[in-house]
Amino acid sequence: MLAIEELKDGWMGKAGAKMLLIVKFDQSIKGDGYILKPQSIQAATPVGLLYGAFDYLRRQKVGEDLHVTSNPSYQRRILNHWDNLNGTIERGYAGSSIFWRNEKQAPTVTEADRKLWREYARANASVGINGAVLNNVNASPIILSDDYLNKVKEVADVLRPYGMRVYLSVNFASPMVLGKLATADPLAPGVINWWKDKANEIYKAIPDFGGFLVKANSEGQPGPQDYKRTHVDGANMLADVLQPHGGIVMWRAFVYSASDKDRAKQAYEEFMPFDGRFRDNVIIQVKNGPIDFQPREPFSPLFGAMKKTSVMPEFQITKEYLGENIHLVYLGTLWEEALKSDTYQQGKGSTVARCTDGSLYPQQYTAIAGVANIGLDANWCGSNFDQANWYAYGRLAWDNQLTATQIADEWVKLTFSPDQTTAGDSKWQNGFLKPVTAMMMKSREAMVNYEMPLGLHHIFAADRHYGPGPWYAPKKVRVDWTPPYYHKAGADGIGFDRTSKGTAAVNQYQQTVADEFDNLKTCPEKYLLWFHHLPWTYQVASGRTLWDEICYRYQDGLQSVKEFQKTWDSLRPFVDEQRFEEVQSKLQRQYHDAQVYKDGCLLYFQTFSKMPFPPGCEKPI
Ligand code: GCW
Repeated sequence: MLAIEELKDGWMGKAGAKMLLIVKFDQSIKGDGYILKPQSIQAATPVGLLYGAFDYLRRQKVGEDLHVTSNPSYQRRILNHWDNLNGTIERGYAGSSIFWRNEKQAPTVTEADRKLWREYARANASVGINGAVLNNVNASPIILSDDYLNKVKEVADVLRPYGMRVYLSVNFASPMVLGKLATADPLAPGVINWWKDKANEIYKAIPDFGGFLVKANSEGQPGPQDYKRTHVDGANMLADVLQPHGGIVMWRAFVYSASDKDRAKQAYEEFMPFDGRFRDNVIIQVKNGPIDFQPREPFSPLFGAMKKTSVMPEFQITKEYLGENIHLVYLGTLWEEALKSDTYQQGKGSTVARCTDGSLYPQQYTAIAGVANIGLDANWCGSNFDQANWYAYGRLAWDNQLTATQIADEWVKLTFSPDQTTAGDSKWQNGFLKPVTAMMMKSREAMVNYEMPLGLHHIFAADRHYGPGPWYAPKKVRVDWTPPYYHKAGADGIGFDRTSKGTAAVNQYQQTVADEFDNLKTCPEKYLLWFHHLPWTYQVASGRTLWDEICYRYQDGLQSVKEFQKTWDSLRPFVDEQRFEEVQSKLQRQYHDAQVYKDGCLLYFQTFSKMPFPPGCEKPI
């Protein structure tokens, strides 16, 4: 039964309050959207009612208008769990997997699992997330074995009442590993039949199964290119197999080879020639930036460029490169920046949001994915403030026009205000809400500054990706996995020349954007060293030399964290002891880490610039 059963009398706040719940189509409703009025919720589907109810509660609590029509921006609003079947999570910082654990025999399901999955599904439904990929994109073929599919069915049964479908990441070599076939060639009849049988088996158990997510020929994963076939051959074969069941294939564009070719160009070069050749139920899943979830990247040039292919954005909620769950970094601002980036592909206003949500290009399916930050930790995300990122992702997936400010404001009210009166109380608003949202809104820029300012990227420590490592370049390591390949610091300056005179990566963007990035005068300063290699003495907008500006930015980032600490310390009267101390201790660690970043990077870059630290930039300690 749908969790709609929770909508009984009295649930909407006041005991005995009556609400009218109407399931009836209206022209203004799209998909699982809804119409709210103070005494009624109308939707075209039962799950639309559930979303409406959650929105009603949210609006009640934050004090927003109860007259509204709300429709989802994307049909499929999905979490990608990078959970391994042994219970570990790739880039997970909130404990072990909520789905899998290290089991020698067939995986088991307990009542405690079901309870947890129910709470998980309910939390997702409260922000409109309606799908979950249950396993890592670096997929084990074992996920498609009978034992594991039984468990997937159990998860699906618990998630279904909350409007959530399950999806699986599949390993392209599964027919060989599980089916003992001699090949996984997507054009081989035996391989196609193997996938057909597998799909039939899955849909028999899970009729609303969402589909497959595939990382193929990327970072050592198998794929169609192993058989001299293309992404189109691989994706379309799986799409044809899923099509009769209504399933989709999310095929990732995160591809790059072990070469010194500009990595930022590779996905575009590999996928653009195939535009228009993918089936309607294939969606190309594109990371927001052309490299890899860095603290800041320009948008991927594939957005808007693929005009005859469905494209979906992939965000990373888990903070792989942004201080794990230790640093306080609110990602609403990063995603807002990405979604609102203007590709100009259909003229001004062709934002990444509009290029992917069906407004500009016809797409049979629209979707968005966020790499989950969820684990078994009691607070789900490993830190209080990381819950804001799960929340913000869901809210933006539902409405890609929302602002990060509004979402932060909502989240703080819902999370910290003890009751409805407090949320509207000016003492609480001025004393707590304002300083906390201000801190959240500044947090990502602070991190960009103390980690990799002015368009610098990929200068983190190897393996764990936590802490600075701009110097890391052992001979035996692939060059595109070493930071000097990206920052290119030398006696002559710093930055990656991707202009038309350099690798010409700028030319992958629409002309207006390409010109803007190409020209030093118009290139936004936040992307300066992403696109340009400049002398240390180059004068930036502030009038400082590039070297001084880099020093200043690192210092500024560090200083911001000091301010966050002061702000948080002053908020003790408003927060319970446990949350207060948890945040406080994480901020202490963040300050320490920011110092290490600043000192490490500046001392290293100084070996090239040979310039002194400017006034205002504290000498490294
Ligand atoms: O950024 C890299 C991560 C890998 C990840 C990969 C991907 C799942 O370091 O851990 O693998 O991206 O997105 O496939």
